[in-house]
Amino acid sequence: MTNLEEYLPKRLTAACSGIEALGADAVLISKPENVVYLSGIKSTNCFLILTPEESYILTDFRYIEAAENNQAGLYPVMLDRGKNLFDVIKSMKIRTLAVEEEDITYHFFKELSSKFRGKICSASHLVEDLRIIKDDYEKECLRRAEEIGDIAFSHICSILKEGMSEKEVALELEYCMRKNGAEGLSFDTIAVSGVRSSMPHGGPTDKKIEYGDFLTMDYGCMYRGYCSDMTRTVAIGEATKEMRRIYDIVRKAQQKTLEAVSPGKTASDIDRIARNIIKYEGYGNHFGHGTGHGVGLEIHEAPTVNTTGKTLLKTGMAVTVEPGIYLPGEFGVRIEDLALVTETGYEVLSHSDKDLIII
Ligand SMILES: [Mn+2]
Repeated sequence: MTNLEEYLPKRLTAACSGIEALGADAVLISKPENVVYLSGIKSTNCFLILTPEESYILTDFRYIEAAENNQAGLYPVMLDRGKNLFDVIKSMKIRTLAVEEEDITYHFFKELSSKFRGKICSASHLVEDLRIIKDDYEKECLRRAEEIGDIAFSHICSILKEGMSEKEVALELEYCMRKNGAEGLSFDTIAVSGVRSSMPHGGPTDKKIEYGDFLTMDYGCMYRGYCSDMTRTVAIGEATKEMRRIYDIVRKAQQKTLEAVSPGKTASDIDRIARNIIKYEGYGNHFGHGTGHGVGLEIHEAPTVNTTGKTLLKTGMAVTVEPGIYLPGEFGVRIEDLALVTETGYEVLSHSDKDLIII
C-alpha cells in the first residue's frame, strides 16, 4: 500500500498555492473531510490555518498528540479554555481570512466576526477542487473499499433466503464488511424488498424477504477514510417477465452509461445516456434521481452527475453510475458501480455480477 505520508505535504502545498487567488492571506479549514485530506487527522474538533508561509493545525488535548505527529508539515497549536480558535486568529495579524462558507454555521460566523477585525471572504472550493482528482493513495483506498463491498455481496448471495428480514440482510452486509477490514459504513445501508423496492432510499425494516421479491441493496463501507458505494438488485425464487424486462432496461442503461465514462465528457453528457435509454423504453418518469455522484472521503462529493452537471470529467475523478426504475406499488430496480475516470476511459472498481441473479 502506498504511504499517505508521501502525499500530505504535496496536498498542503497545492492548497496553499491557491490562497492568493482567493484574495486572502490566510484560509481557515474547518470541514472535517478537508482537515483529513490535508493533515491525515480525523477529529471532531480540529482546524487548519493555511498561509503562504506557515500553516497550523489547531486542536484540543484529545487530538494534540496526533496533531504533533502530523506528517504534512503543519505546526501544532493546542486549544483550550484560555486560548480558543478566535484568539489564535486574532493574534495572527491576518488581514483577509477565507472561510469554508458551506461548512461553518451562522453562530460560528457571528463569533468570528465579533472577534476578528479583518475582512472575511469565501474559500470557495479550495480543497474540494483538489479532492475531485484522486491521487494514487486515494485510488488504492477506493479500490479496496469497493473490493470489500464485492466480498459482502458474494456473502449475502450465499446466505440469502426467503424469511430473512431486510434488517438481517443489512446487518449481514455490514458485519461482513467490518470483518473484511472496513472501519465503518459510508452511509446507512439500504435494503428494500418486494413493493418496498420502489423506494430508492428506503431503509431496512422487519419485512421478510418473500418468494418473487426483488431485493435492492445499496450499501458501502469506509476504508482508511474512503467510501465505497454499490447497488445490486436480485430476485428471490423467480422473476416475472415484467420484472426481467425492467431489470434488463436498467442493466443496459447502466452498462452503456458506464462505458461512456471518459475524460472530456461533461457530467450531464453521462447522465443523458442513462436517461435517454430509460426514457426511450417509456420509463422516463420513473427515474427521478441523478445518474451518479463523486465518491471519496465523502459519500456524495463532486462531481454531481445529473441533468445540470457542468463538470468536465477528468482523469482521476471517481463517479458512480446508478440508474434505476421505480414502479410504486410494484417494485424497483437499481444497479450501481463506482468507476475511476482514466486517460482512456474508465476503470470500474466494483466487480460483482450485474446479470440478473435469482436466489
Ligand atoms: Mn451512490
